[in-house]
Amino acid sequence: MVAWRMLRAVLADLHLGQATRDLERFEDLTRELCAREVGELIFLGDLFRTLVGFGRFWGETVRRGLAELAALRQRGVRVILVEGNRDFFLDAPELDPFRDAWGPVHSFAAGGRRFLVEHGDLINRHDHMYRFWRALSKSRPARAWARWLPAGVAQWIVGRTEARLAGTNFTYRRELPAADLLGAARRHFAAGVDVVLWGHFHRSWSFADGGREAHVIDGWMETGTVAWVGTDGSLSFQRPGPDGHFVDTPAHSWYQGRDSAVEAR
Ligand SMILES: [Mn+2]
Repeated sequence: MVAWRMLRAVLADLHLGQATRDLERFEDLTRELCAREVGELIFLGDLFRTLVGFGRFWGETVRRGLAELAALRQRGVRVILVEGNRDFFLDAPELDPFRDAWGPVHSFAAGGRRFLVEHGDLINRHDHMYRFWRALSKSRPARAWARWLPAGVAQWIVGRTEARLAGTNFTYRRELPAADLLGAARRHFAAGVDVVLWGHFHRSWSFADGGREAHVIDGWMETGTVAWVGTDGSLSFQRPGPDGHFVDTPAHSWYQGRDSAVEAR
């Protein structure tokens, strides 16, 4: 059932477990989200350093992070997991207590505007090595294999996976594939989408065409950025200031294709 009043928060690339004290930062954030009475929390992929749907892959950080999601849901917040390149088999029943919906893409309407959110790791069409790895690692045989792996082997493979990914799509992330992003945005606009939100690239990028807009949301792990979508379809971005408090930034004040950390100084 859709609530008559629904504030949404969208977060990209938290990579929990990668930076020191990131879990504590995340717990602070969930308190803030609850205080603002957020109705739906959308993770735009790569919530953890790695998340595999099967419990034997879960270390301490993943268990604690997932417990936060369960607590949010008990308070009535809908939790949506959009699949990122670090997410595997999010449909596994073991994740049922921790998310309301999942998938490679999530869409919703707010204030008469149609929103589409997807991670964005498939936008760079020239990243063949990554695309091959993605197809292989998320295939049915990989799933069957992962399902029955002993825990120690499973954790080891997760570590190896990161090392492999570092050689493929991570190198492509240094430069935003602006032409591919524009093409993807225009395809979504042509299909009737008003607002497209991506993550994955860990830096902000925006494009507007008439009333339609597409944004890459920078990584929460680096900037703490939260994208808010109001019931009226309004979109705004917030970054915590040096004191940890949020600073509002209207969408169209965003610069294009530059490193957010440098620009912020
Ligand atoms: Mn990613």
